[in-house]
Amino acid sequence: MKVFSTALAAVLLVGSVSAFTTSTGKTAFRTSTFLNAERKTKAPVFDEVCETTGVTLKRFMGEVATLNPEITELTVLFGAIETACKAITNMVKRSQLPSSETLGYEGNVNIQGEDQKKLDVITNEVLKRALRFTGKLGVLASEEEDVPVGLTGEKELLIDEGEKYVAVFDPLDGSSNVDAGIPTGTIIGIYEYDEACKTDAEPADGVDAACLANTLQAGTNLVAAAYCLYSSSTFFVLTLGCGTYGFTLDENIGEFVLSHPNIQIPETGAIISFNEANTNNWDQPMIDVVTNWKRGTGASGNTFSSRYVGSMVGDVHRTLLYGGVFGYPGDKKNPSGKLRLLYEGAPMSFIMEQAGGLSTTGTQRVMEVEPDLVHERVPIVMGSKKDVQEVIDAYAAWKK
Ligand code: AHM
Ligand code: MG
Repeated sequence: MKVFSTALAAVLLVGSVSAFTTSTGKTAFRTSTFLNAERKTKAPVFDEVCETTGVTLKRFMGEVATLNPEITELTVLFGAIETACKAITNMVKRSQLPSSETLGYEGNVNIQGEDQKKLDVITNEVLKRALRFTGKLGVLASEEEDVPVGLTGEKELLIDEGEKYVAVFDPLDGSSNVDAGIPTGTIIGIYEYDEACKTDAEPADGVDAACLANTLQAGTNLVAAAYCLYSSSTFFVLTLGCGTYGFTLDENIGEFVLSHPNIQIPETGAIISFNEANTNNWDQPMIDVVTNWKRGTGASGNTFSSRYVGSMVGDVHRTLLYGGVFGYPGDKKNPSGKLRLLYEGAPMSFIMEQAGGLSTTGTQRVMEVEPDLVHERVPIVMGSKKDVQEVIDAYAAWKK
């Protein structure tokens, strides 16, 4: 099997100053230096997918580290995420057994007013621990944590002197589906940690201002994103900014094996994936475009069919492979939709764009939305390039 590289490394540093609103309602400013979108990571190219053991995720990451010494430490984080995904796979599988300690609700409500399932809490702990003990993490933010958690001051950890990262994650997306045996997933985004990233925000609710500023980064600053889909198989799909790669867990050997190299989403599709019970409350451009797709009178002429799992990771995975459009648009009741920008919208948009797709709020690229709050929501329409472009064009032509 030949391995060779593409693309050149060009890492550009840019400074930025941006305003945001703190949890106490104040306007604050953050100053930071982050890698911009010009980063070019070299992609290992494996020219065949082996039939049996193939290219494991570890082997892939080893190759990435050789080709891109500047992100070697990032591959350590991926080792931790891989282990966590394997552990969560087993938890999800066993969760419905009467003897399982992960069955049912925890009895707590998270910061967003949602009942936490035991699995939400346990999977959050699994990921946190896996990531913390890499020594490469400066701060983390999770759907199941009220505020970002800083790790650089932790005494019991060996915090490396080298590069540090910020991890944002949803440990078990779609967990309300798990009792019905419906697929769930883990979503993760990785940013660089900037010691100099300061805000003039007063630390509120026990959160350090630098931690907050490090987590409130736009998706364009992501250095990596990944999801694990717990379904008929466990899939691990990632991007490091040089394409989207899919691995499948081979339980016989306990390894993720490269099964979907360089995923490219079809330019047009014929599947819509929305909670259509909300249709009447959508913006008019959304209603018009989706009506056309159903009638076969959209730009592609395809007559769309509908598939909606209700677990973002499952719906996005199918959209990546088969094409079409997944979304949770804003509506009259919830103008920002339902999905969270930081640990759902931005990482999944990065993966989608790296596979040749688009992701929009209707009026803005999701990757360019600057978060003001850790648990902020964002309207999302993502998928096949030409289909999503139709939505963007309809919004641009819309006269409210
Ligand atoms: P969760 O993070 O609380 O699990 O909610 C996110 C999930 C997504 O996976 C999915 O796309 C969406 O909520 C479904 O929402 P709805 O039930 O309103 O269709
Ligand atoms: Mg979620």
